Amino acid sequence: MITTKTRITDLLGIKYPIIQGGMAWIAESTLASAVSNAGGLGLIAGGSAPIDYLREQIRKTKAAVGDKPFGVNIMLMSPNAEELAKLVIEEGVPVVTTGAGNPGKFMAAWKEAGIKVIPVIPSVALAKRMERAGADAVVAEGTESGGHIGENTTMCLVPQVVDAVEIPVIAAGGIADGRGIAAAFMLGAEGVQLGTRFLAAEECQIHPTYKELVINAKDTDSIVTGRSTGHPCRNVKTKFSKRLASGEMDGSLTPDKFEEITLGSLRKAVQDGNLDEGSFLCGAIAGMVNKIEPAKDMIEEMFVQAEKLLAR
Ligand code: TUI
Repeated sequence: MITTKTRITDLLGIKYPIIQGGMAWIAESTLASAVSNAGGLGLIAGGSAPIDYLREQIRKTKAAVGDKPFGVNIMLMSPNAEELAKLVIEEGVPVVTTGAGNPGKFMAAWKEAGIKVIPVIPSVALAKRMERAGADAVVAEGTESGGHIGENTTMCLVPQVVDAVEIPVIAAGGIADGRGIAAAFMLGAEGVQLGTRFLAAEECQIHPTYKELVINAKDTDSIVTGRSTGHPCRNVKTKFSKRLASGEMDGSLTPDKFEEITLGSLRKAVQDGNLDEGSFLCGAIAGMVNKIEPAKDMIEEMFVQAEKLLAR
C-alpha cells in the first residue's frame, strides 16, 4: 500500500487520495462523514442551500468525523457563495473545493484562515490561473462528469493540466473503479474525485428512484442538456431530459424557457424522485455503477484493485 500515497494524501492528511464530489443537493453530512471516516475526503455541497442549513451540516460532519478532515464545495454561480465563503472560515472547515467559476477573490481570506483550497477546473488556462492565485491543488474535471461540465475529456485534460502546473492534480470524470483510479495515476494525477459511484453508497440520502436510475443505467444512458444556455449539464437519460435536449436542438425550447422549466429540477430529482420534472445529474460512467453498498467498502475495494494494477 504505497503507490497511492501522494502529495494529496499528505496535503489533506487522508489515507486514500479520493475525494467525494460536492454534488449539489446530494452531498450532505451523512455521505461526507462516511467517506471521511473511510479514509477519503468527504464533501458537503454548498449548492444553493440556506446558510443555516449548511452551518448545521458542517457541525454534524465535524461531530461525526472527529479529527479526520472533510471539506465544503462552493458552487460559485450560486447566490449563497459570498456567505458560504465566510461561513467556512467561521466554522474552521479544513478544505474548500469550488466549482462553476473563478474563486480568485476569496482565495486570500481562505489561505489566511489556513484552509486548503482546491478549485475544480475544466481547462489548462484555469488551472494555471488557480495555481497563480494560490490554490493547493486542482481537480481537473473531464466532460464525462455529471452536472455542470466543460468540453474536454478526462483522458485529454488531466495530462495537459499535469504538465502545466506544479501543484498536485486530482482527476475527475468517468472514474468509478480501481481501473479508473490506476488510469488517472498513469496520466499523472495524484488523486481522484468521484461523484457518480457515491450516488450508490448506502449513506447517500437521495430518493430511491434516483439510485435505481443510476444502478440501472447502461453505457449510453447519460445525456447533456443546457448547451443552449451556456451551462451544459450531464444527466441520466429520462423522458424529461430527452425532451429538454431535443427542444434545445430543434429550437422549440428557448434558453429562457429552458431555465424556467429546469428551475428547482435538482431538488425535485434528489428529494422527490420526480421523473417528470427532475434533473437526475450523473456521470457517463453510471453504466458501471451496479450495486448499493457502504462507501467504505467501495473505497477499500477500489484501492486494492488500483494498487494491484499500479504495482504491475
Ligand atoms: O460545478 C461543477 N458541477 C456542477 S455545479 C452544479 S449545480 C448547477 N445547477 C444548475 C446549472 C448549472 C449547475 C452541478 N454540477 N463542476 C465543476 C466545474 N467547474 N465544472 C466546470 C467548472 C468551471 C467552469 C467555468 C470552473 C470554472 C469556470 O470558470 C469560468 C471563469 O470564470 O473563468
